[in-house]
Amino acid sequence: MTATAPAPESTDSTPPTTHAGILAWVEEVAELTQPARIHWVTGSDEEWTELTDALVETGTFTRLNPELKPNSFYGASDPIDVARVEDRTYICSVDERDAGPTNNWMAPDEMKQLMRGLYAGCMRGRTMYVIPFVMGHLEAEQPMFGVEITDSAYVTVSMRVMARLGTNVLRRIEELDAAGQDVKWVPALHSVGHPLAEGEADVAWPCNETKYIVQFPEERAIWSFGSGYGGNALLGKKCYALRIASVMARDEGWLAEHMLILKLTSPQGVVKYVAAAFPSACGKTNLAMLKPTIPGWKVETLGDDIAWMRIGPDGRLWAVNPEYGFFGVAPGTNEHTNPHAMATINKGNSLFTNVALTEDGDVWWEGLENPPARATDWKGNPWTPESDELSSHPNSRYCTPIKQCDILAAEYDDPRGVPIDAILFGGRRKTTIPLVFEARDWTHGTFLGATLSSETTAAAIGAVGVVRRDPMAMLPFIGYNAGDYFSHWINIGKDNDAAKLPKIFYVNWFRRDDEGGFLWPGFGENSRVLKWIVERIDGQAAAVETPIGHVPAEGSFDIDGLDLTPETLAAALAVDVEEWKAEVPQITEWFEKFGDDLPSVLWTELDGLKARLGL
Ligand code: SAT
Ligand code: MN
Repeated sequence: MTATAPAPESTDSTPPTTHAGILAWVEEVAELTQPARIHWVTGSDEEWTELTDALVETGTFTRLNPELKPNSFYGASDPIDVARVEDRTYICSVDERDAGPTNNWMAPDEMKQLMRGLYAGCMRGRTMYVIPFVMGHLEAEQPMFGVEITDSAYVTVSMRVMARLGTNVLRRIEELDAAGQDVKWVPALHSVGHPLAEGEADVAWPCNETKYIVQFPEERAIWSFGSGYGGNALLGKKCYALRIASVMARDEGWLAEHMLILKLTSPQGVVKYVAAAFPSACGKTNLAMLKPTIPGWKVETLGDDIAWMRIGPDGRLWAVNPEYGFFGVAPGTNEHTNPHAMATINKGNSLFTNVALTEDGDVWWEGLENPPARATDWKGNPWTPESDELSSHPNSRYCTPIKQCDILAAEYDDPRGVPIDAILFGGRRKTTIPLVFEARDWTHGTFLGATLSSETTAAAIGAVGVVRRDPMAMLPFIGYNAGDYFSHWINIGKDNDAAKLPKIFYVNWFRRDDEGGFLWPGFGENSRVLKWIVERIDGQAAAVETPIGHVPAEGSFDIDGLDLTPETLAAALAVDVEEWKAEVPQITEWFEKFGDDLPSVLWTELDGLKARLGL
């Protein structure tokens, strides 16, 4: 904890590129932030070793026992820097209207002036890392480039897990540039905001009490200050692949969504691709890697957090995962809830943040099997199973390469992606929302997505367990006016052949009985829900029409071999008209927020729901 900021040996002041635009931007940022040195990130194994060694030296990382987790590291953040900071996140569009009622806004010039003040000299005593990266495939028809500048070695190694980056990317940018193509790349500036004076010792987790996570949608630029945490600092992820990409998608007619992607194969060998949107920390990773409990069904993973979806030449909606790793919530992950995630992280090459460190150099968290007799908790205090405090922060994370996933679908490497058959929306709701139901059509599905609600989780700073509307699970990630975003969804349905678009479903694994117990066992048993969904798509499973959509008909939903009474299943699937009537004023209030920017067809959908409920 006493060494100065890590400076990898390969640090070289000669820029390894001739790309004028990138060079000019790097120079401009260096001028403003005054780093001690500049390191152009190559993405090599040697560089990873130098950086992780240096992070061990500064006390940011503890190397885990190589026999248990080879080439893996443990780190604990400053307790003020554990999650996304939604109240410090801004969409700085030129026109305030374009940020809409769900985002924080400030005029771009005003924000830049304010942040230039924060950035001035903010990298003093530190290394400035320049990370050329690409979200999605380097061989994509239009590779989605970015360059992140950061003064954090922790962010640099985390980015190497989460995105394709380094020299190859730089070479491809130069190649396309030399071929006369107008190569676009997103400049993404990040600083932990903790400069070091001459001789000043570094801390294990440098950050700043003042935090700003800012997107400039027209410029396609990102400025982030003060936090080292995942979604605030790994700028390829939420800032680029969702906030900025959603703006690009609106302009170009595609979708950038907070969705997992999975491949499902039936016992007869029929393949379906499913995308599913749940809010942060609501089980996307577990569903993406689901181990089916029903015989003969197989799930393979393509992504656990973000899907970019474009209409293909065949009129279908094709999805790619722009990421290269998983940044999953650790607590609750275990051999039962997600055996494939466990296998993935146990292969090593992983980073763990804010979990507990055991005496044998392994990590542990709440919900994991075999609690250690003693450990160090995420705040650095001694911990035993008798302790009153949690060993791990509820939003503690593992960061692990997607290529290590033992059920990664081969199509992951295909730049064209996969054609999506079904889109699932889901949230965490104790009441009201049935286990599964099907939208009547694309517009109704958009209505379901636009009114999606969920109890808040620890993935963002703030109260946990409060029901809020989280449209398409994108509330913190829509980079423009959410009313326009709904119109964009409606238009995707109008401008394309509806028969070729995915069918839309709504799911809720979290419904409770009167005693507060879960009505549905979830996890691997969710394969039964997926089975009903694909049988619906293929016209094999029966459904009953209800005021809210199509719910499984009696006998159409497979509970064979499951310890669940038909009554409990019926309770999980029930549409309670009184509960839904109570939902209507909340949806009305939510829609009113958007004024004239709400597409009128959503009011029409709400009117239809009211009429069917007898209101
Ligand atoms: O930290 S992230 O924003 O990437 C994770 C999440 O909240 O979804
Ligand atoms: Mn997420």
